[in-house]
Amino acid sequence: MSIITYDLLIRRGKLLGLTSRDEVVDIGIKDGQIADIAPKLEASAKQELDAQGQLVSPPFVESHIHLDSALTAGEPRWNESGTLFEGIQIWGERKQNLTIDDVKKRAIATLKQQAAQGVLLVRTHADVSEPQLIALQALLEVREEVKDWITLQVVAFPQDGIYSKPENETLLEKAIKLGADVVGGIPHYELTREDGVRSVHRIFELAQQYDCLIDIHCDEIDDDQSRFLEVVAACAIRTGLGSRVTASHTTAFAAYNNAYAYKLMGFLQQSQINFIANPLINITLQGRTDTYPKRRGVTRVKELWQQGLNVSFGHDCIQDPWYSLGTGNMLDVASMGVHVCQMTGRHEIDACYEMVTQNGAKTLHLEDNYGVAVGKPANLIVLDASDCYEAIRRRATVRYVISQGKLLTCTTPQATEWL
Ligand code: 17E
Ligand code: FE2
Repeated sequence: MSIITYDLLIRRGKLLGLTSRDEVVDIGIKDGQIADIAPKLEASAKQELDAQGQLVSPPFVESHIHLDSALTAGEPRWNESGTLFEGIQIWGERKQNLTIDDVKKRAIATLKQQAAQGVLLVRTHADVSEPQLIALQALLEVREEVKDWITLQVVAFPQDGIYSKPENETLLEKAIKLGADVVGGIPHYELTREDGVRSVHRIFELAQQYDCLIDIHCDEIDDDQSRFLEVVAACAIRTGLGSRVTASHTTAFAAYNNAYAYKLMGFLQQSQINFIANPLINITLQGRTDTYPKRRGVTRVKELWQQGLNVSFGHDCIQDPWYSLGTGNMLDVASMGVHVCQMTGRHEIDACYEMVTQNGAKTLHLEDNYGVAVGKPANLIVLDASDCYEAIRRRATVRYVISQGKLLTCTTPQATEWL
């Protein structure tokens, strides 16, 4: 029997779910795929890495980010009120000066920051309420240029609403025809409640006509009367689009009375739609009109998860008019989720890790090619942590990022010397 030669062999990795420090495996990678996983592989390899018993995980999934506005904080001015609406105004000014080159440079710089920290699947929104569709065209070019190391999905997102200006509906459809993967919307920001309802129906029509996924910024406000989530759920039930549909933010869900929330939860279960919360942004943008007690403004993550619905966490922003911080580290996002959603139970912390990994892959409809298992594409990361609880607690360094079978980045954890 000839001895196999792998392209890359990871020795002594601890897979998610294994509990004992001693339960380690070797992972053999060949032709971009995970070829073998076994306690000890008798094989040679062109390159070998020692995971030293540390956590080997599927890559992080960034299920919600706006790459078109990333790295523009302060341009042309800072968001002093900290509200969603001042953010939309500032971005409205900044987007007058967009060029393809400007968007591409910032998007690629952001993707590099993310990938170096283990993010290999990304869903970005592209603002399509801008007459030249520069953000969208730039992000479609980026999707192509980065495809050898990161998978990018682009949402056609009408930031200013579909019906606020006569041309916006046409721009949205044009964006889909140009190749957006996902159709988005913003019903709570349409001029009237009726327009908001109509916008949701239009989004479903477009998704069916062009065979797109759906990801709607939905009820991103503290207003307990903002109830577009029920419209999204109803459309998902009636069309049967179910898990092809995502409701992002849904912060008003945190403000609904419990009687309504209880009824709604049943409909949501029937709909099987996905949810994305953005803990860093929701905790800072929402609650701004409250005095005290001040709401947290994060959707009912724990309850949705307890009901078996698919919830993921996104970053939403990295240094933009809505949020001036952010580094692309999904462990920051998971950690904030643990805190603001009060998911501090042992299994709840693990669940928050799943919200930045496999649940995101499910939302993006990429779960078939996701996971550390034989036959899957070799996308995986090695963390400086023994398990996902430690990874979140210490915001552990991602030591190695392997993308499509190749070692993409290598980072040395910080070390302190006592003198
Ligand atoms: N646009 C929006 O409507 N909501 C957000 N959270 C961001 C942009 C970041
Ligand atoms: Fe967003």
